[in-house]
Amino acid sequence: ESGAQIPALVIGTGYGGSVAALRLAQAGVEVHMVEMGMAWDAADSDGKIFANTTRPDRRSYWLRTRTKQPLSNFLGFPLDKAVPRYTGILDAEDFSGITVYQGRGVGGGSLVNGGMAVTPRRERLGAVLPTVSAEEMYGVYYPRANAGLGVNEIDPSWWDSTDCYQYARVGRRHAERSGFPFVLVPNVYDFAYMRQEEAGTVPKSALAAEILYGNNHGKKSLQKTYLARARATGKVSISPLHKVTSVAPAAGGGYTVVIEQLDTGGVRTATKTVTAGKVFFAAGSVGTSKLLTKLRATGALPGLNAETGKGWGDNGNVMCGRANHLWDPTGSLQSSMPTAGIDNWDAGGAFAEVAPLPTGIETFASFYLSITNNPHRAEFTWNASTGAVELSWQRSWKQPSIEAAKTIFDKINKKEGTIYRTDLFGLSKIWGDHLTYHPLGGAVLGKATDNYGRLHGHPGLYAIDGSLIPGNTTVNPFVTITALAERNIEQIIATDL
Ligand code: FAE
Repeated sequence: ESGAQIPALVIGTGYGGSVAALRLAQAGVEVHMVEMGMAWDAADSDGKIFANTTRPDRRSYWLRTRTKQPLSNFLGFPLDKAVPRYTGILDAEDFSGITVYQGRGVGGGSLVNGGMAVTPRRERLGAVLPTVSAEEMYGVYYPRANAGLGVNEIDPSWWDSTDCYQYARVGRRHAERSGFPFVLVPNVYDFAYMRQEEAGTVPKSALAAEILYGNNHGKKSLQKTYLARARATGKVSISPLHKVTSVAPAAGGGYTVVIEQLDTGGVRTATKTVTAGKVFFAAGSVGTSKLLTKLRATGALPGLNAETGKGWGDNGNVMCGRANHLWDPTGSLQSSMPTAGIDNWDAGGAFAEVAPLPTGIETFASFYLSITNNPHRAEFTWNASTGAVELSWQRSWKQPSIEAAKTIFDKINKKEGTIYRTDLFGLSKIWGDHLTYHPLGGAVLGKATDNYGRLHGHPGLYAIDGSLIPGNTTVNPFVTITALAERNIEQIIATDL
């Protein structure tokens, strides 16, 4: 409530925020978390909390009147449709050169993501987090993060035989015939539950195409892991549908935090001002960067340094589909949880996730989300005349990502005698190069912050989310975001409390 004094305020309830809240609470600190999205803890009129990927409704998008599906077309037909404007779960946030997809709600990106829980290869950490000790990360913090997230591995013999991963086995066959290393990757979806789905003994989620707009069963989102443990301490409270708009030094010490309460139409219904001893920016790479860029430019936090808003990357995301021969069906039943990837990072700068296309019909299509070694880094800037934060990313900057992905798929197409799909992202368009699922950077570790996420110039302010990571993780990012948060909060608790 307005006027409250809060020892530790956490902005956002994604990976970084959830780690911070749990560890602070375990150290005896009262924590309040502020989340702009909804709680996602109550069923809607259809008896379900989350909407199905194949049937988007008002729950699906953050304050849009039309869906903006990552795969916009199929066999020449546009897929998007009108939906009521609502504080839905997936934000397709448009900047001039890129659309950044993000989760909105208690649990952040863990609500909407594919659950792929990938630890980068150790020899690549130097490029990902150059100022962090690999020994510490692989000895302590990656194992801690994997345990805290509930990461599990799929039984390879089941993967080899189940109908729902036929599409992934086609991906393996094609990768291996072209000589590419193929890896099974862990996930936070409970594979024991998925096997019960297959047996028909529990309600279906992954096998009912639930992914982009939330999973009703089976997925261990942060609501079920870190946040459940944080709440169980009795020291963590959460305000959903509350958005932080300002943080500034308070006269008597600490920080004045301004928070707007929203209704489900996105309209502000109240403005609250609280005082916090410490503030953790965990609003995600884009959310944290937008706040810090604005607060620095408008003079609310004048001590932030010139690195604020810089070093932003898209993790090199680019999508594509391939058209398979009739003798290579990918299956009408596809688990929505990806489990495998093609690792051509060292030779070609690409790690391609074999992604599901859970349409319920045979498509003869293979679909991939590639993570590539894209060198471009963008910057957030404050536009005083529009009162908005802008991002300098250019659409043409995806070209190195396309080239990297082609090192895999041109070769596979040649070997298999197949072609790219041209119907998935609009007419005659091969590459999904307009988006990212993996925003990273904007408050880079050791640049905008010290080596543990302390923001320069304002003691008691921290960045503790994907904004710390300088633009690329070589694989899917949330395990690294979680492990880095575990590392940083341990140091902060030991020295700053
Ligand atoms: P994040 O989880 O985005 O949490 C930030 C939270 O802060 C959100 O809940 C926001 O609503 C909230 N927020 C923002 N601004 C404010 C404000 N001003 N006031 C209050 N609250 C605010 O941040 N990663 C993987 O590793 N594996 C995958 O399989 C995978 N699949 C993905 C699929 C999709 C469709 C998407 C969108 C992402 C995927 N990701 C995946 C990326 C992953 O979800 C993302 O890197 C993390 O969620 C980022 O974690 P953060 O803690 O940085």
